[in-house]
Order: sequence, then C-alpha cells, then structure tokens
Amino acid sequence: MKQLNAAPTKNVQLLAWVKNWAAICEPEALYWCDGSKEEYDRLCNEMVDSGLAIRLNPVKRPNSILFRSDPSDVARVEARTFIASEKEEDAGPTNHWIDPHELKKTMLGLYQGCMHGRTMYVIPFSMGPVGSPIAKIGVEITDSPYVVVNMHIMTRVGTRVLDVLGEKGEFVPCMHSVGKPLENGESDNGVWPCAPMDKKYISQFPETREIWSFGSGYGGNALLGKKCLALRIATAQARDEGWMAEHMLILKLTRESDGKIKYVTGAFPSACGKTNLAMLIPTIPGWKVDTVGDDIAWMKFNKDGELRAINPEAGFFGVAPGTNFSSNKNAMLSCAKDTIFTNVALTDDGDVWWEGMDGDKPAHLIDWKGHDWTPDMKDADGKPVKAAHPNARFTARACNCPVIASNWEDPEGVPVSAFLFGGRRPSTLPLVYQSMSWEHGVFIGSTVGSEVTAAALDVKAGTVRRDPFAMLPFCGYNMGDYFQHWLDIGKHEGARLPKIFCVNWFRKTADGKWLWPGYGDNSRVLKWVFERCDGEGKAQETAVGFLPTEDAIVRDGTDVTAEDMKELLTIDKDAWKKELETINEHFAKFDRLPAELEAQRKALEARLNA
Ligand code: O2Y
Ligand code: MN
Repeated sequence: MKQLNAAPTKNVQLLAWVKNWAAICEPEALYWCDGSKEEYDRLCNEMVDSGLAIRLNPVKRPNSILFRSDPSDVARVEARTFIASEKEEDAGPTNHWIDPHELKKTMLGLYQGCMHGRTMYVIPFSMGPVGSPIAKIGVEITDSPYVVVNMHIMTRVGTRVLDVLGEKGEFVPCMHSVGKPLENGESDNGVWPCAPMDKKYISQFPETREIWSFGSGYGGNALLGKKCLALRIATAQARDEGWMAEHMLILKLTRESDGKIKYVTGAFPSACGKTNLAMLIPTIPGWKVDTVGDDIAWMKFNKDGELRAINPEAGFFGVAPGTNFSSNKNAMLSCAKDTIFTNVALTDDGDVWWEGMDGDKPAHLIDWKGHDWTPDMKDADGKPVKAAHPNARFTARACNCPVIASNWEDPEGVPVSAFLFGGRRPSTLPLVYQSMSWEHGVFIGSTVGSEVTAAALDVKAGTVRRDPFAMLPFCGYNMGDYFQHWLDIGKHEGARLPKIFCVNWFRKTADGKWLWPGYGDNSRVLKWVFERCDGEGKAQETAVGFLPTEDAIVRDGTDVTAEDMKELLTIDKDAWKKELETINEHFAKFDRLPAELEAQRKALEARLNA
C-alpha cells in the first residue's frame, strides 16, 4: 500500500483504527484529507479526467460538476439500513434490527479486500462549527473521491478538525466502501462503482457509536456525517447526554420594525417543502427570513436554560426536481456555482436541467442515464421520460445561500423560540395551532404524518402515513424511548422551553382546491408564531389547541377570502374523532409508548366529546 501523505495526527485510537481498516480493505494507496481547496479541485479534476464526472460550462455554472450514478444507486435505501443494537427491543418496532455480531461478521467478509485498486481516503470532519461545544467530530474512511468532495461541502473537513481532536479526543468512526474492488489494473471507465442491492448495508451500532456502510456511493448511504451520524448515532448520544438531535430546519425570523429576532425550527416528512421553508422569502412587508439550516438541528440547553441550536452541516444536499425561482429562488442561487450535481440532465451548452425548472423544456438534453433526451419521448406506459432522476440532487455550500444567516456558524448556537411540526394533510388539521403544553406538543410531534395517494403505497385514498417527528428512518433507537426523551427534555431544570406549533400548508376544500397559497405566504403564519412566542397574537382555545382567531393571520395581498380562512381554521369534531382512531392504531405499534402520550390522546378525546 502506498502512503500518499504522512498521518497528520498523533491520536493513537485514530491511527490504530485506520491501520486496522487498511489491513482489511487492502487499498492500493492511503490518503489523509486536509480539507483544502487544492485537494477539492484536484479530486474533482481527477474524476473529470477519468470520465466519472463532467465539468459544467464555467460561464453558466462556475466551478461545478455533474455525476451520473448507477441506476441501482439513486437514493437512501431504508430496506438495507440497520440499527444493530445488542438487544432487538432497543432498536424498536420502527427500525430494521440485526444482531451486531452477526452483522459485523457478514460485513467484515464484504470489506475483505474491497478496496483493491483504489485509494483509501481518511476524512476527519466536524459536524457543527469546529470547536463548538455542541459539535461532534467524525472520521470517515472511504474509497470514493465523490464522497470526499461532497463531504468537503456538507461538513467541515480537514487538519483543523484533527487539531481539535488532539491526541486523546473521541470521534465517531464512519467506515465506508463502494464495494467494488478493481483487479489487475482494471478501472471504472467512468462507470459509477457500487455493489448489488443485496450486498448494500447501511449499519449503525448505537451502543459503540460506530457506522459501517458498504455497497452504495449515494447521498445519505455514503456521506456518513448526515443521516448516519448527525441523526441515527447522534440521537443515541443526545438521549444519553441530555440534548436533542432532530430532523429539523432552523430559520431566523426578523421583525424589521423593531429588529426583534426569533429562531424557529421545524420537522416535516419528505415532500413538504422543508428546504423551501428554510429559505422562504416573506410576502408580508417588514419581515425577513434567514437560513440557519435546512435539514438537521442539534440543540442543547445552555446554563441559562435556553435551548441553543446549531446546524451540524455546512451545505445543502437538496432535491433538484421541482426547485425553481418561484418555489425557492434562494436554493437556485445557492447552486448557481461551486456545486456538485448528481443525476440531473445536461444541456447542450453544458449547464444542468431538471423537471420543474423555470422556462420551457429544452429541445434536447442528455438525461441522467447519459442518453439523448427530447421532450416528446415516452416510456412503456406512455408517460413522459424524465430527464433528471426524481431524487437528483445538488450539493451546494451553505455560504453561497444569499439568505444564510450572518450568525449561522455561531459556535454557541441560536436560541430556539418555537418548534413547528407539519405534514401534507388535505383535511382535518387546521392551517396552524399551538399546543396547550409541552406534553401536548410532544403528542403532536409523535403523530406527525402526511396523507399518501392511493397509488403511492397501494393503500386506501386518504390514508395518513405517520412519521413521528419526521424521524421514522432516522431514530437510532426505540422510538418509544425517543418519545420519552422528548418528554424528559420538558422537565429540564430551569428550561426556557420553545413553544410548539402544528402547521398544515396543504389543506384543501371538499372539491380539491388548495385553501392556502403556501411558499412565501407561509410568512403570514410565521408572523403569528412569532407573536405567540411573545404572548401576543390573537388566539382562541379549542379542543385541539390554540388556534388563531379568523383575523389574526394577515390575508392582504393574497387571494385567501374570509370564508377560506374560516375553513382553514375549522375544527371538524367528527373528522378529529376519526383522526383519534388512526392515532390509536399508530400508537398500538409501539412497544414502549410513554403513558403520558396515551394520556394526551385520552385528554384530546375528552375535549372533543365535551
Ligand atoms: O436519497 C438520499 O440519499 C438523500 S436523503 C435526504 C437528503 C437531504 C435531506 N434530507 C434527506 C432525507 O431523506 O430526509
Ligand atoms: Mn432530511
């Protein structure tokens, strides 16, 4: 094995860990990443030269490249994602559990010689501002230069992290291989390397705080700082250390008239416009939203009982299709340069394109599979052929977001005033309501869900897919214990707890018309949330919680009529009683449901029957 550079650390544990994996994986070379621009540029150029990446037109899309993954490796694979706790019941009913010893035996067999012909990269990274009291250090071993350059954008990489780690510091070891060894001078020839589905493993060991990933080079399966560390492992750390690791955006809301600021975090299941909300441009004059984070929040109480949040990430791994200058201008500008695109289409002038982008469809593209594409093309079912994969992504630097908050990297975090929970709920749930207590708010979080279309899941139309706290695939331990952790956070001595709200941008009329415009107009709801946090904002107490009065949310400048607002704020008691039945079925799935949540369900039932 060629050692391409000297190990830039004296951390004995880290050196031994790297040596051990090098002996197992047998790479051709070993390289310690320093996180420099020179390193980023060199690896990008090497991937362009080898045919794995395409450099985009430097005038249209400066310093940006495009990758096309293997069609079998296009998204997180939940069916191959495992929580390998010692006891099955500690993974709980919502996770895939495997015995950790069996799993390690299987995976060690796969890792044996898996890096033949490849370089093993060692990536020291910080989740959160380097040295922040809320941040954590990870080290990822990978044989994918694609992973290295993505980690450069999504995390803080390099020697400065090792300086903080020191000789005895602790790190989360993150082991990754694409699982495609190269034998006897073989090369990838520009083809995305990965292993077949039944050999892919995305494994978390919550007790030993380890991550082992094999076989996929894509997104959350391979950029191990994101879902694996910052959520699955961090939830277990947070439970044991008394803090919170949440699948939440963080936004900074400023009332310009008096300069008053509040920080709001929000958890939403996928396809609810979380990144759009994080980068929202208010339509009400005098209000401003700046972004702190679009996906993950780590929150810890400070000595004054304030809950302080950091965004552990340094970039956005955003979904490209559907993103445009109307839905999210700030995301479009964030990926205008210095961006890695994956599985979007390539235009004839060397730029990128995806379904839902502004303007007309181009007359010709190269699609995400590398084939010629024209707008008239249809698949076997007669449906238009998509030029970009629906899960195509941009990896963009947070610092390139025009509305990134000036203090987004404050190592002490920002003080959180409100939590939002929401889902796609065409009926029943009002536009917004506030919980009656912390425990009631935890109940709301535990019942988050989105209505699914019948076709999507082969279920009855109108079925709500529950996704508690939007954490279903991301909680690294038993979900019932996680609910209890939320309840325990509410008992933190001297805590100045955030207020909890449920929002629903997706309510429809009986004949299927959207009642709320959404996007920038959601600022009208944020304004009410802001005011409620100050004990202002007109509200009415109802059976489900505190709702705005019909005049509390500003409608000027929208097409929302007084009748629409009335409907948006209607509580249909019969619909809520049906909602309670489905919550009952949902709760029945948990083996460790805290008694307090059942008490909250019963209290809601009693209020509805009163
Ligand atoms: O498919 C992937 O690997 C990406 S998943 C993802 C990416 C950014 C933010 N959130 C998610 C998610 O699945 O929640
Ligand atoms: Mn996410």
